[in-house]
Amino acid sequence: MEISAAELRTIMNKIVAKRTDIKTDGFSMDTCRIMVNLMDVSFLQLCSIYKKNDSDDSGTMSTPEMRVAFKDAGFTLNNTIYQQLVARYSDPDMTVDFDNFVGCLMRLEMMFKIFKKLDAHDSGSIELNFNQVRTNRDTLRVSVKNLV
Ligand SMILES: [Ca+2]
Ligand SMILES: [Ca+2]
Repeated sequence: MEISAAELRTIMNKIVAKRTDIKTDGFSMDTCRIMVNLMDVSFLQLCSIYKKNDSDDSGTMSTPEMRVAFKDAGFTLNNTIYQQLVARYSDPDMTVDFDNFVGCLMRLEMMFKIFKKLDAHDSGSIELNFNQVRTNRDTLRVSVKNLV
């Protein structure tokens, strides 16, 4: 079954609108496009990871809650990356709501996938020359664009 980013966005917004235990101000098209491309983790799985790690039932993720949630979703991150991500995806009160949480995980997933593809020997690090960096940026842009 093929589903477009716009359809997915409608569905996700409908689902979360009915829930009072999860706070969000709506999903961006960008996030939905990436989700359509990388549906390894289902939307419901993301919901349950979010709920499980919202220890104080506030409906949003605090910085320490996010850290555990990342681990749960299978991402072990060093502090620098973690702080950059939280800074980018949190609201001014330093909490992360549900759509930002999903957007953040989807981008991480995409980064990890690209990295694994380039790290053919599983060494855990990759070296890119200037041309490869350019090429991979283009690949990224094309794959996201193709989804529309
Ligand atoms: Ca939001
Ligand atoms: Ca919370």
